[in-house]
Amino acid sequence: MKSNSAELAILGGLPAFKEKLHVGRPNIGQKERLLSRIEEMLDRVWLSNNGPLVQEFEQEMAQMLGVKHVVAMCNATIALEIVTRALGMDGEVIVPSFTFVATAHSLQWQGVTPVFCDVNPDTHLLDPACLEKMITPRTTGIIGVHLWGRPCEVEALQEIASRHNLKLVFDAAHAFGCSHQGQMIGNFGNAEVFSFHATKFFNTFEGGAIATNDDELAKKIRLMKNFGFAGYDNVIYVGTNGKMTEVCAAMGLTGLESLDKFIAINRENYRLYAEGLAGVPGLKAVRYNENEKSNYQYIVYEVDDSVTGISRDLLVEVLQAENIMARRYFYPGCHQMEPYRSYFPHAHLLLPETERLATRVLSLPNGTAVGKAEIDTICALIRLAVAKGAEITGTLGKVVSLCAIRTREA
Ligand code: T4K
Repeated sequence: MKSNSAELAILGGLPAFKEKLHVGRPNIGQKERLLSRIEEMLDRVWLSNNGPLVQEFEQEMAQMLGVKHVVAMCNATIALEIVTRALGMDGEVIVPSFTFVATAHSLQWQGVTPVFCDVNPDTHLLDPACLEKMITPRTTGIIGVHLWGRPCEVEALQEIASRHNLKLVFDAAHAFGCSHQGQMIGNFGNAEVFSFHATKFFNTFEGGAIATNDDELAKKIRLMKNFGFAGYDNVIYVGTNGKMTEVCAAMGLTGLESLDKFIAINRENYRLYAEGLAGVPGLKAVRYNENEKSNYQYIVYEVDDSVTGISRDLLVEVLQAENIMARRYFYPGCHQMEPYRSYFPHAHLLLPETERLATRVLSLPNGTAVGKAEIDTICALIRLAVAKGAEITGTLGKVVSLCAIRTREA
């Protein structure tokens, strides 16, 4: 364990880890089960287009979530595009800016304007009071994001949506396996969208799913994800290709068998981080409700540099130099990314909490790739970086100034 700042890799010491530790290293599940499913698939010579593995995967998920329909998709971004189109969302749709950019892009890609709404600083989730103020005659819907797997204020958002006759979709990319008031995420709003990207705690390589209790909507989504085909040679909607392949479903079915194990590991890691970072001044953890089901996949801390003496950005650099690939999810907020930054140059004025959070959040490695030994080391390094925060900031500040002078002189 390093005990003084001179040993930090960023100041010339050796990195604490030889291999990079990632925030979202994929969880694989039982390899033999996956390979035997793939072998059967190859023997069947059925690789895509609503094959038996996709059907089985959809049924398993519907049962697990207690929802009428689950439609497997190629990824969550296309799923968001399809569901918002199937619901007739156009004009303006209100979304948080504090999310992965795909939430906004899924709308913009279709010529629908994402209107960015601020979040509650305590929950990082859409603030219903702000949201109500953003509604205009052009608003047709809301996309709430269950960020970090923590459920939105579902009832408040539903009440606003119903009162203004708006569609309500949840981007549940982070919330597979989570519940809200005892009911699984997947059952709320008009529909909810999961991501099974490789970096999610449960993955299908690439993939996603739409869950809904609306029969008509499910039917429409199934048509739209298959070019609008309602049988051979009969196209009845504009559609796209949103299908999940069989090999992805094989991964999904295999992952479902280990889902409880993945969650138990995440939960234990979350506990170890909480223990290891308890009492570090200026660090605040994103916490999960122990009375609900959570997947604990994101280990997120807010860094208050007025207390730590080291900025979030510098702390990320310190950790990355040690091969701890901490991330700034979701810096800088969608409104600061193109094309939104150019379209809405003043959006930040209405997004003070998003702006503040984007400079403070820090995501740390989780999943089956890390355990007690790694987490103890990560926590010790963070403790050291915070204890010597002002000193590290001063030293690196001098190095940066020196480099700037040398660059100018060169
Ligand atoms: N809505 C929300 C709220 C989302 O968070 C996302 C996706 C979506 C919608 C859209 O879902 P999809 O259309 O993707 O299904 C990653 C993922 O690409 C993205 O799916 C995810 N959210 C987002 C939070 O994270 P990056 O740019 O951070 O990924 P990248 O390539 O830097 O990888 C992250 C870490 O994982 C790296 O440190 C390396 C490691 N890694 C990655 C891959 C792909 C591995 O170890 N193995 C791998 O195979 O976006």
